[in-house]
Amino acid sequence: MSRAGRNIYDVHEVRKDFPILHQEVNGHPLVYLDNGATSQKPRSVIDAVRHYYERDNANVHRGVHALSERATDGYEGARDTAQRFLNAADRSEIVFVRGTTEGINLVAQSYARPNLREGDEIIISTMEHHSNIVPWQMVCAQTGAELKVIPISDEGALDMDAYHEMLGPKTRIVAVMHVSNALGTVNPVKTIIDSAHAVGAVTLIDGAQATPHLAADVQALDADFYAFSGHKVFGPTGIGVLYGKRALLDSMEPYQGGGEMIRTVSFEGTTYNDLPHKFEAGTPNIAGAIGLGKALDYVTELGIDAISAHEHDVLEAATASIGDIPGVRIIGTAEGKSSIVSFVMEGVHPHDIGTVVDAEGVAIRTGHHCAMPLMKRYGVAATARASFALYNTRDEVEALAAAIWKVKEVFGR
Ligand code: 7TS
Repeated sequence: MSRAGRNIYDVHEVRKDFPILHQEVNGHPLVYLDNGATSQKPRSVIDAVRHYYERDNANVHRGVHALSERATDGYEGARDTAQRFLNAADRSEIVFVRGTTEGINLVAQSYARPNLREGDEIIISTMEHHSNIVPWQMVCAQTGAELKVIPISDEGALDMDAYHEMLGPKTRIVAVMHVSNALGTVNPVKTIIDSAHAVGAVTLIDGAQATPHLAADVQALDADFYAFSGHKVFGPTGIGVLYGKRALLDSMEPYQGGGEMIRTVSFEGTTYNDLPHKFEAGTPNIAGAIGLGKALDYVTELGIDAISAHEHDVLEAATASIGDIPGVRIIGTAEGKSSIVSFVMEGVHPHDIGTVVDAEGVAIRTGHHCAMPLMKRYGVAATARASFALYNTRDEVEALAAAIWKVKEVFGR
């Protein structure tokens, strides 16, 4: 695939790279709008994983034989790709993990747990995914630290005044999402980080919903930690990245022990391996990392700015056609939001919306989106959510809108 020199974003060409999109579901062309949950994979990713298992499969960092060297080159090459993708200063700052969830848990257990004391404070926000809530609650229970929660406006924007009031000498960690999975809000993470640093706090950004849609430059942001999942950015499941500043990672003890993460082991004591291997105990997801590298290359080749512009167009169309349907209320209308439309419909449970639109070939997510405190904030148990990716079209938006009209018909609303 070579797109060099292409300056017009041709979504129909892009779609050709994704084999799964070309099928019928329930007698209709598939309209896949559940990208917030997981994204589809381009052929280059699928081919790289298959090639790895057909030609190169071996364990990494251990063998002197040819296959092991190839596997190691592929795995470590993917680390270089991830470093470039995030613009990290050093490849040793890229730790491969299972996904965002594991990345956050690693920071919670290896950084926060040993460093926090009773009376210290951790700041998160109302809109966080459970994976950026529960690990901090666990740390609070383990250390006596206290969780503070930034409120949000009705539109779904963080209350930055409240945030600034919360910050103080007790603030040790600020952990917020870059883009909300349930609202689409793009948070002002640069300001959040700068203000946290001004009081000496360490920051973690949950980039799970950001990396498929907008630039994530950890040096420009000055993020201390940044986590994302491969499967949401067109790579395989079971692989993700935790970026951490070298000095911080160096200061931390691993929270998992085993092979790969050690330099020497004796029954008298063990010494740990260098970064990033210190945090990668056991045989890693080698094929996953290689696939992730290809996925990040794919995004880079298309160009994140071109992707953002295309998605903005699709989002505007969706906001207009869904918002116009009587009885539909969009939840999450913050300015500058990203590719997500969450909505509720008068008198119809979101699960029923999901079921009826599925019969029309349209895949959306319904439920609490692992953000129960956020649902509570809006006084709803669940929403229906369409989440767009780089391969979605305005025609698909129209198919979604038509399917929602069908829901009204079915439920006589
Ligand atoms: N953070 C955010 C903002 C997310 O959206 C998700 C997954 C996670 C963390 C966890 O990622 P994982 O790869 O470690 O599971 N969000 C969703 C979603 O919105 N629907 O399904 C999963």
